[in-house]
Amino acid sequence: MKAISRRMFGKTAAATAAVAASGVSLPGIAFGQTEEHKRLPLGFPDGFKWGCATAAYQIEGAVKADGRGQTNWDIFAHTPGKTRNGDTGDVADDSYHLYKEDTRLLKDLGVQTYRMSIAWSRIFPEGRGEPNPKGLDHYNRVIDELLANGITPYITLFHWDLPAALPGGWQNRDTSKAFADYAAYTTKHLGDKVKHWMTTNEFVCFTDLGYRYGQFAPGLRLPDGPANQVRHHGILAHGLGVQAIRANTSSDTQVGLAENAGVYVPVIETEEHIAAAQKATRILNAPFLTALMEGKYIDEYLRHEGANAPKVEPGDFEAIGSKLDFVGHNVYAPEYVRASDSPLGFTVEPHPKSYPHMDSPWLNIGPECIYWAVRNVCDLWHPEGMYITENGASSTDVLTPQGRVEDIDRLMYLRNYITQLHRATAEGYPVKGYFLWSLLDNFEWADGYSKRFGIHYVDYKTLKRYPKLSAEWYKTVIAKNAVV
Ligand code: GBH
Repeated sequence: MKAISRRMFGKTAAATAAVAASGVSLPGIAFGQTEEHKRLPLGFPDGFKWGCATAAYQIEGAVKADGRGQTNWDIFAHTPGKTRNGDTGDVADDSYHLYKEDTRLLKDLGVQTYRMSIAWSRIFPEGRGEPNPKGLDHYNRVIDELLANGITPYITLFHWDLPAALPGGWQNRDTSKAFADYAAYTTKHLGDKVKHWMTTNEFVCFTDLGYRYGQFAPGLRLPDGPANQVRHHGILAHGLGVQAIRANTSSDTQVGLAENAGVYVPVIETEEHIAAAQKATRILNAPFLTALMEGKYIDEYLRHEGANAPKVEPGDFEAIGSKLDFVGHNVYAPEYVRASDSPLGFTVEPHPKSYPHMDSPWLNIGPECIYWAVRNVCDLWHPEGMYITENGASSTDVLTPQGRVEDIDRLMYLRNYITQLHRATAEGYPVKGYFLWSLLDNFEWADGYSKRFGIHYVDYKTLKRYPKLSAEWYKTVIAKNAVV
């Protein structure tokens, strides 16, 4: 067989022989030494965790089931003109009822882990006060099903679906305290089964996009001062949440978050540009990740905001700067940075119009940003561990009559990003796992169902799930613990 295929691929074989004859060798590769052409293996460390990620409002549907309270996103999505085609999460993938089927999809992929979120308003329909036991029952069933299938749940407590009954939403400091109470209650009751918790998902999305730019719920356009205060309440919720989880769980519990810090890639990998990218990472993420990692707002941010800087109360930064067991980083698109003589010493280059992107116009393709996401954060702040809590891509998937989706563009995206993640693990950065966004096509927020991020296609008429080519590929990656 081997000999036949060598002959069939005569050109490759000849090229290999030419290299061998010339005496050129690459580290780890000895051309011509054995019959089998040796490849550079892109293997991940033993015990590396592969997973998929989802979020409650994007997949669950069943918005009125079992006493769930209304959320900001229910209201926003039902407001004309706010989401594409007026789409809502009312039904979504109906994963609330189809969770066993979704667990089977996970099992079939062979993932070790699954990142999901809990809908706050299923546990506390009013955001605080009386808990709803049926909410907890539901998540107990979901978690039991995962555990029975050998899949470890990693749970996000807040992925943007805020109970609508909380007055003022994130404009109100009390919401941060309500979050901590919800986190305390939920982790106390589920903490014997779930050992990995993330407080919040992507500060900038539920603060700035919701309250400053109006693109996400609740759709407000506040001026800088109040909008900066909303940001502060977001990170305060995280901090109080970490304290609450620690106080209510055993010492084998791992606490982190899922953050989409801006990822700054040096335009050229030379010392000056690398330093510029690191500086940009620290300064441009000042309201969020930098504040958590350093337990303060850095001077550059305070100077920049001046009179609009957030009001901070005593004790806030003690909570916000709480030590984490891991930093989860959602990674999608790069920003390119070079050293310059600007006042801050760096310049973020705008993307040329020809820059390639996936189906979502914002999803610029830059595989190396996953490497720099890890490297910048680790070199700046040396966290105990990191996870890629999301990475994935939208494609114009078409289901063929044979029930197949040949999403070679998503596959290209994933293969290249994961190859760059391999570089980070090979260099010894403490990345412990990777969660692919997403297990399923789902409600893509303001884009509704018009953008598909799943490695399983969902026919929204029948709710039937179909594995795409990328699912078959990911299954192979997981089985080999290597890029294929
Ligand atoms: C993540 O957000 C979310 O955690 C997840 O829920 C989501 O489904 C997934 O990624 C895919 O989007 O339209 O130009 O104003 C990623 C960060 C922030 C990217 C909002 C898109 C809107 C850009 N997202 N952003 S634009």
